[in-house]
Amino acid sequence: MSNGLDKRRETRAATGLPRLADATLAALPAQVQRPAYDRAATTIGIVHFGPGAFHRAHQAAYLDDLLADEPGWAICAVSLHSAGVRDALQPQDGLYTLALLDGPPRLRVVGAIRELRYAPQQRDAVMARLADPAVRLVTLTITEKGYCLSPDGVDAAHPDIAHDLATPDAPTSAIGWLVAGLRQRRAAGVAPYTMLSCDNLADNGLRLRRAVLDFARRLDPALADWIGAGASFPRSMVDSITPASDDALRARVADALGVDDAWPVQREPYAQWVVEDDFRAGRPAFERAGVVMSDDIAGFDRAKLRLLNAPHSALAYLGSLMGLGTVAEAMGDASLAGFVERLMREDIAPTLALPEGFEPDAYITAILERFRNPAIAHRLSQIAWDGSQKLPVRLLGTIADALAADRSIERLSLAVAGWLRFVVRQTRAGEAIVDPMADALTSTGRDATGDAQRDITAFLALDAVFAPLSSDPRFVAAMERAYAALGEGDRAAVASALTAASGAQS
Ligand code: CS2
Repeated sequence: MSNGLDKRRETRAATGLPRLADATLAALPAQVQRPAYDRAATTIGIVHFGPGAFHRAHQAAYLDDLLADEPGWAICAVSLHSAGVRDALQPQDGLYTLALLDGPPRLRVVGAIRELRYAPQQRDAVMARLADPAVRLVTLTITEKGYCLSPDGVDAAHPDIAHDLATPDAPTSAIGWLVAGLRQRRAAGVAPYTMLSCDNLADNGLRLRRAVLDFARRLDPALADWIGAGASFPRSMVDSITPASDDALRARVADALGVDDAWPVQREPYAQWVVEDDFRAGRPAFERAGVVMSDDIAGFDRAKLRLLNAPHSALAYLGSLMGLGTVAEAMGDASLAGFVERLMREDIAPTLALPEGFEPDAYITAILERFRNPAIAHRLSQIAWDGSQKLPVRLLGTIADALAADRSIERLSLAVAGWLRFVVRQTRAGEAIVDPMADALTSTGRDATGDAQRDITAFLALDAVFAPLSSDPRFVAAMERAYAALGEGDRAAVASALTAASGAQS
């Protein structure tokens, strides 16, 4: 983020405005919503790992709505990989602006983050918070790759995990930090905290539990038993479209607030948070802020990943190949919009086991409307990141279910082939692939010849993504057809593949 930060510094120097902070809150224009509570009277009850834009736009805003009634649940936000958020928000006392994008943006200043830490530089402070009995909840948005899972448990060969297992008192990974904090609590006779994953992953709580318990067991089986017996890992489903912050947002916020905010965030007005009600160490009254508490959230997270995120990824890859820049632009292309709608209604929804009362048609219509929101410039390149982590949970599960039900997978395969074509194009153009599997993807992309059978064999050998589907000849054949249909991946070839696929029989 260093470039972005440098830019923000320039903006600040240029505006000459005072900085957003507790001291400038009272002077904000009356229409700007701000914390409806005395911030100084709040105390830290939550440690959050990964205070990126999504956390600040989503979870922290929900907590901001609760702190007036429940001042004990303010957030200590811990970054693991970059000092950017801490350096931007510390001088602002943790305050930042959230813009809700729908027509004229509505601005609100969020105050739920009371403390910011950059773990590599502030180890003792982070450890003290994790050990603090007043902290009863640790939440995470560390993205799919932060869980470091292998098929049997935690991936002990992952460099961060290997490091943390060797030096458990000096962790670098989120999993290492969680377990280090739990060790301290056990030694001090303090009950474990609840660990709540807010990442966009099916069964996110189960994955977190698996990673934490396996990591702990490798250090000390008795510690793992203590955690397993006393801690809970509720699952959650999170939803709100949150485009990355940009200079336009910073300028708009400076204009409207009359103060300089180094790192505002933006999202659509719509937000949903469904949380499994399994908190053994107490919890805020989330439902008062509109969080849906549920005993069974599995259906919700699957529906969201498959009906929102899968088409998002399809738009990202196929739209990028067509030279389009944002989701709304992609939805403005009739062939792409038509393809994605059929994908959702005819391929994905029929394979989904939906939660009681869940209305797929209305849900899909609402998602398509959200994708079209003209007030949001959500860059396709942002969604295209981390395809190796996203596609299995977004698209490949649907393909497996469709194959089991003997349904067509032509359109679904076209979306996956779009990713592979995108990788080939990026590689050939010398552009970086942002993905934890970037090395393998880049070398496979570089060696691609355009021959569908050859290239698909090479890509499908990436077991971490495609196993076990890659051993199904129906999938291999559909992928070869889809990849061939995309031709060289230029606009005309993609458009004709989309039109042909939209007409295909389900
Ligand atoms: C997007 C998601 O970047 C992406 O991969 O699909 O971040 C999406 O905007 C959110 O999940 C919406 O809740």
